[in-house]
Amino acid sequence: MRSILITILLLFSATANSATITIDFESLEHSDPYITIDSYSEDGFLFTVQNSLLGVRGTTDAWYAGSTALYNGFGGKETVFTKGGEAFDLLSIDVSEIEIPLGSSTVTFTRDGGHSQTFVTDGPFGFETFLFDSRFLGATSVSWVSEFGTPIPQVDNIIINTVPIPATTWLFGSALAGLGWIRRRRTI
Ligand SMILES: [Ca+2]
Ligand SMILES: [Ca+2]
Repeated sequence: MRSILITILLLFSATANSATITIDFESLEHSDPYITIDSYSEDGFLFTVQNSLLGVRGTTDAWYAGSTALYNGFGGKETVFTKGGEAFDLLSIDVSEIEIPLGSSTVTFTRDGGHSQTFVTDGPFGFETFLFDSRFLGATSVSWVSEFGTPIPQVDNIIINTVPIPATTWLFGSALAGLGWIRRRRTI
């Protein structure tokens, strides 16, 4: 019974420490067709693109997809975001097609220069939500690059847990939960 109590306390403290944020780019909202910027920061995260510029469509533009979003207009150029080297869990992102050619955007996200995940949008103009796999937990830097020749992707609503739950906490919790289960079985 005591181990079950410890497990519950551990899980509770892990939940209490987690902080989920949504990077929504709304501070960039404007009504020009588009603007370009060197970099962008929100909630402590800095977005940069090497040897290029970031773009933001205005609310009156044909490629405004209903919410202010960020794009990098040059296929093959890498956009990077970090939180000053701190670890974070990247959970999901909204992606919409933009510009020509019409069709699906292909965009590849890479974590710390290692594990990658490629998303292909559905084609019709408008946002879709894509989920990152568990290898994007505990990242310190994530970049994305769009495939040249496919529509430029614009990204929005990046959902991040800024206080990663250490894998050891989960393992310890699972082990204690298992112990509790064995003990319960013995007392039957
Ligand atoms: Ca937005
Ligand atoms: Ca779409």
